[in-house]
Amino acid sequence: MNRTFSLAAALVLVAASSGAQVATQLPAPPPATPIETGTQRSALHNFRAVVVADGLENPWSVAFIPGGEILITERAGRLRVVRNGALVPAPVEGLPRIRTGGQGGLLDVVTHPNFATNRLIYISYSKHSADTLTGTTSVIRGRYENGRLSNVQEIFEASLWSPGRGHHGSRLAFDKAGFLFITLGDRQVPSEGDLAAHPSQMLNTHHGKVIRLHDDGRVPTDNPFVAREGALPQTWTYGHRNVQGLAVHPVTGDVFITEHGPQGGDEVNVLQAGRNYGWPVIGFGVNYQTGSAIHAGTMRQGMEQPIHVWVPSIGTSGLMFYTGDKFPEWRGSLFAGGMAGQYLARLTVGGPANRTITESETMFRRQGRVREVKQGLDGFIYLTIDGQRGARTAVVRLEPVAR
Ligand SMILES: [Ca+2]
Repeated sequence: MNRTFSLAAALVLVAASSGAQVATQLPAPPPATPIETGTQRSALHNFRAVVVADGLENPWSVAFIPGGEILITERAGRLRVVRNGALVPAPVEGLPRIRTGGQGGLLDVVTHPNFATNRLIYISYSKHSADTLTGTTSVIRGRYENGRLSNVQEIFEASLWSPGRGHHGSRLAFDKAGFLFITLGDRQVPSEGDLAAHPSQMLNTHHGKVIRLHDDGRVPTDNPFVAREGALPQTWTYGHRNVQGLAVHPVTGDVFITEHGPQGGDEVNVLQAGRNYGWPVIGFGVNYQTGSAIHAGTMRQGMEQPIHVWVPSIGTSGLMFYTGDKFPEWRGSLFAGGMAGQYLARLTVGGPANRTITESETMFRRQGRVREVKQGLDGFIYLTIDGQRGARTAVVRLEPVAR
């Protein structure tokens, strides 16, 4: 990844210093994996994939505006809009400067629960330090109206400063009570030595935390660590690795997350205030390449167990409970994107408290890395497909096909 980036940067420098003729010799990005446009089958519904927008650079997330517009974040730092069914060529203006490269850039976008009256959207992104040597995860909100973003203000800046460009976390969601949840990553701090001293286990940093705030960034007085000396008060849960899936159960209101494990051990967790989810002390993964052990074990007193584990990892990103009317048999199902796995997982959630995964299947296989899955206001399911090595990719919509 790093080598690819320095090569790309070098080519751009050559192009910039030698004029347009050299720039035209830049290698074309590799083609994206083709999207299957015929009928695709799954256990409960058949469906087809319709391309909504294409030619995108690492589309990360989508948000749906009443009236039919679709906002798309491109990780390279552009906020795009689909209007009247077509991708508008010019990006939406008004974003702050964004620290791109690696896994960083422009990341999640969601609308406020009262968007219809306040026009507020929320965006997570990686942000430069003043000297641009380090970066962190930041959340802004602004008014989106008439294709423009205005009144942009930062409502959260994580204490995750690092020269690295990995593990930003960055999913956003509002729960049923209107609190904003923000997921964060561990910024790839190595999991070695004293595992219990890893920053994901420390309450004085935002590494590996899930955050809970009021919609304007204020800290709720009932957050679990507000009264603990030395603890950061925004923290809701801790002991996470890199959380890139976040969804609220439509009935119970429970907050579900998915997080990337290392090699092996992607997890689904149900969040409970103040609890420790174990990374890197417990888990199911092993070190990349060597396959050597990371964790002290898979269980420990005082640390929560995931409700589902993927071994091998699927590279889980994006999480959604389906509640629409277009796929009646999928109502209540939990959908998770798989990037390395290149598929969409559908999990059935049941048990006495709706905190058990009782069944799972995979679909939309081998059509690219599924970065995000979200339900549109129209009840269809939208996926963003992540490209590798510069491949330009699509946002697609899944529509039912009668059996
Ligand atoms: Ca865990």
